[in-house]
Amino acid sequence: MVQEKKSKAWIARPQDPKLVARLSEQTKVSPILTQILFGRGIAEPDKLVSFLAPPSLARGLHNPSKLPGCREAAAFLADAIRAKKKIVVYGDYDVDGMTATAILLQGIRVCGGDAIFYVPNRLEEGYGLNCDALRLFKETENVDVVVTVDCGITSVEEARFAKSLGLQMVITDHHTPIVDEKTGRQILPEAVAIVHPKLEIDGFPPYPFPEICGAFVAFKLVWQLGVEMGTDGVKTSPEMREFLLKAIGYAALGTIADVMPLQDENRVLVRYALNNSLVEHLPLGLKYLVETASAGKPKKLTSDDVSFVIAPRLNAAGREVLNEKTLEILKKGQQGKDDRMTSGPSGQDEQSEYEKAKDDWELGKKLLEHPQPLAAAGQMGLARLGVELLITDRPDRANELAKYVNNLNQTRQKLEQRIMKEARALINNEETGYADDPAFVLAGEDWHPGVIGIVAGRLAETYSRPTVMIALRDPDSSSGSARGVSDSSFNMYDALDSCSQYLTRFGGHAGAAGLGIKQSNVAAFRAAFCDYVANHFAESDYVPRVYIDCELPLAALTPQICHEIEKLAPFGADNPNPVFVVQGLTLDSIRAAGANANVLQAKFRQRQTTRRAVCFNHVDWIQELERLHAENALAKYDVAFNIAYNDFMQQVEMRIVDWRVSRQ
Ligand SMILES: [Mn+2]
Repeated sequence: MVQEKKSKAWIARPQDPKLVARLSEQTKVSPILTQILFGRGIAEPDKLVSFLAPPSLARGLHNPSKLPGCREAAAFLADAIRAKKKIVVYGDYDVDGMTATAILLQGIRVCGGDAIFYVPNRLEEGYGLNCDALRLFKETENVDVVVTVDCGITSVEEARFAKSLGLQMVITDHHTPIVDEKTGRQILPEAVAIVHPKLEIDGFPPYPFPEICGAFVAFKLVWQLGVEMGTDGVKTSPEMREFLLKAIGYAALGTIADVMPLQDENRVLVRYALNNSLVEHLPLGLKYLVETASAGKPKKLTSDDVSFVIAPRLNAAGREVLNEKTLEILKKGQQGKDDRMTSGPSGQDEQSEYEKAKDDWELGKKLLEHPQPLAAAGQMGLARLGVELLITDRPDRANELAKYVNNLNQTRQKLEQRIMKEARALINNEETGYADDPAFVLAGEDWHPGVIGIVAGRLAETYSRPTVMIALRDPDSSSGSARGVSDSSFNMYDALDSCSQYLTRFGGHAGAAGLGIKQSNVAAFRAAFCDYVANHFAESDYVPRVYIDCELPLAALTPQICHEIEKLAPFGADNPNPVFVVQGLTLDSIRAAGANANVLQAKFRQRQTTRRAVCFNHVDWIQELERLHAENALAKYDVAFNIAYNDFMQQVEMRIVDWRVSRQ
């Protein structure tokens, strides 16, 4: 077996007890919050105070007129709306793309515009604008104007094609534009206007905080459109103001799902959304979705609820886990198993995978046939159900869609678990020899291209090795997903670039990328890729890190501290939930809890004080701690954890992030 648990490097954030004490006194902020913020580089009194009490929306959000291209786009759209032109909002199939679509579509409608929406099918059409869809808009829907959200900035060819059809284009996006290697200038698609936080326009100052998501860009455009359509050119109509307060909720979902840094106006946005928009104006579909997923009435949402409950479910629709082709593949996989089953153990679980998917797909088709805001295309996939879930105000439809999307997520999870199992079997099979490779290149015949990325990410983290997963479908071009190891300097894009002679296409970033490959080239690609990794990925790159905010005695873990820590929320990228450490703990008890015995429950002790501890995602630690505890009940441990207040148990608990046998 391949070694999985690597001990992580614990890295303490900067400390300066004297300075922190002075800051705390000056600002009246508790010493613990002051230490945490100081450790994260917020050391000036006014910044510290404003982080804990962010400014109002009016002062905290940058005016949309500062966003490059926003005024031009809004003026053009206002004219188009007044001229009764037909507008299509062209979105994307992930949460940011869906929420951006919901914002702009409804925003245009609030202004009295005639708008429909389109979300491409991930597996058939892929990311960004595509020419077939553009032609459909023109020929069957009489569309005049196409506005992209969360995509389009690199669609130079497609924009030219749209122009040749007589379509007017507005591009709104936040992805990195193409840069001309020689001149260093951005290569942009031809459009009436381009709205983009990183757009370089001569004489126009750069946007104050360029790290905003596609939905936030769409929000700014609607805000500016509201100003443009208003009577005095300054104020928006009361209907528009009402809508913008609701739209903040959508923009926050996109921000969290796209893992944007929760600083500056993103923090203002997400905080306001979680405290207000997503409470007072929670879209019906999301209310039902949270109810379905957590089997209860939704309480106030947290950023974790968005990341782990809402986003995966909406994304499941966008992954196109179900369609005719997927079913064919599942059926083939099923037949393969049936053949093997004649001599092997029965595969009851597998038996149901195809049948269940078939039923789900039949239902999906029925839902898609329901009268839609967009009749434009027969080829639009299930992602459009995600957008509809976000915007419908019909309770029956909202409920139906929420249940369906939840169901899709379960199908996605099942596929993922099966592929994970098969991938691990390949790794641990001595005949393959993969266990000794510095990176994994794995290929499977009935793997789903919409799910392999998630599995590759899990494997890369579990084994600390760059991982490429290939879904062998088409002998001439099978698609693959590649994931690097977080906290490492390894660059996946460069690695693929170095092996590009074996690929039919590739693209992406340092951490994640996609590729196309001929089946006959998989073995050669594996060799070349592993070679590259062996030469460019140092052993020290493999060590995952945990950043420690503060060390405490166990007795300091009180409900008051939990309350203090909540002031730092919402947590997410660039503003993680604080990690505390208590050293030299003994273990009073340890057990496996939960329906699948996969929840670690323990009680730790330091002198007379005991505290409950839990961990939800490390089954392996249960056995390891049980073994250590059985060997020596007095052994001491250092534990790194997030602090949480368990409402049900009415006590503080430690959510274990990492642990080690104490070195004291
Ligand atoms: Mn995005």
